[in-house]
Amino acid sequence: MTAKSPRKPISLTRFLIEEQRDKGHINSDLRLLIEVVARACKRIAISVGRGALGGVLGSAGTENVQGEVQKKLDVLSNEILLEANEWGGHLAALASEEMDDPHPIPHRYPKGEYLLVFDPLDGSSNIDVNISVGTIFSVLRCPAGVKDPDEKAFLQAGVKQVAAGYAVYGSSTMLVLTLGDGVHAFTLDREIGSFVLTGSDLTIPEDTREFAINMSNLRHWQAPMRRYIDELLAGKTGPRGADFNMRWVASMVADVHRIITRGGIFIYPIDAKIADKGGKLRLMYEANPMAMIVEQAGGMATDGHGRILEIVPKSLHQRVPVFLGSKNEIDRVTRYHREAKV
Ligand code: P6P
Repeated sequence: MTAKSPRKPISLTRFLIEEQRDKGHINSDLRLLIEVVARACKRIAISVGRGALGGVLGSAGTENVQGEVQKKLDVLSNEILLEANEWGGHLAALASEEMDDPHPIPHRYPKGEYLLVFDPLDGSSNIDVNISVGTIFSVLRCPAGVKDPDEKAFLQAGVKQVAAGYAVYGSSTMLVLTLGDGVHAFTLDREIGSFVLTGSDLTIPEDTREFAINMSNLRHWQAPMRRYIDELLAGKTGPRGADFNMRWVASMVADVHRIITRGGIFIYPIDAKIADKGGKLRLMYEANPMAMIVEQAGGMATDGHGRILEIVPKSLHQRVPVFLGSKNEIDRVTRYHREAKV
C-alpha cells in the first residue's frame, strides 16, 4: 500500500485565488489588498520579533489622536502599512488608529474601490514585556462617486465591511481572515515566508466557562455588568451552577484569538471612568473587524444593547462598549443590560 502523501499546504495566495476564481467571493483588487496587508504583517512580525535587538522598543515620545503615548513599534507598524498599500491601485484611502485623519492615496498612484482602516499594533503596551500583540484591519467599499474620500466616506456601519482580519504576533505569527464566508486561519511558515492555511471555517462554541474582562474596573461598572460577573464568580454554588475561569491579556487580538480558537467571552464595558468617551475600544478598527470575525464564526458581538455591526459611526475614532464571543453568554449579558435599561 503506498503511503498517503500528506495534503499539500495551501498558501494564502492559493486560498485567495480559489476564493476569486472558483467561488467568485472576491475580485482581483480585494485579493491584492489582502495579499499586501498580509505582506505588511510579515514585516511587522519581523520587527516585533527582534524585540530589544531591533532598537524599536519603548516610547516614540509622541502622542496619537487618542492622547496615548505612541510606542516606536506603533509608528513603525503604521508606516509599514501605509507604504505597502499606497501604490497598488486597490485603495481609495486608508485610516489608522495612529493618524488623526484619513490618509489619501498620493496623486502619483491610481486609486481603487476600497477603504482600509486599521489598528497597526494593538496591545502595544505589552510590547516591552514580550506579550502577544497584533494588527487589526477592516475593509470597506469607497462610496460610489467619491473621488477624494474624507472621514465621512469611512463612517459606514460594520455590516458594510467586505473583509476583516487580524495578525497575532505570538509564539507563532498567524493571520485570521474573513471575506464574509467563514473564518480561516493561516500560520506564517518562516522558512518559506508564506502564510499557510492551518484552520478553515473556525467556529466559536455557543457555551463557555471562560471570560475575559479587566476586573480592576469592577467598582466603576454598571449594575447589570456587576450582576453578570458576580454570577460567574459565584461558581457551582451560585445561580449559574458552574465554575468559570478568567483570562485577561490586555491585548484584544490575543484575547479574541483565544476565543476564536476555543470559545469564551471578551468584555470591555462602559464604566464610570470612561463614560464620557463612550467606551475604551474603537469602533472602526477594533470592534467592527472583530465583530465581523466573531459573527462569521458563529459567535455574537454587541455593545450591551444591539449588534456592534449595526452601529452607524459618528466619527472615525469613536469608542464603544464591546461584548463578544460565545453566543449564549453574550446573549445573557446583553439581556441583563437591556432589562436594566442602562
Ligand atoms: P486595559 C490595548 O491598549 C487595548 O486597546 C486592547 O487591545 C485591550 O483589550 C485593552 O486596550 C486593554 O485595556 O484597560 O485592560 O489596559
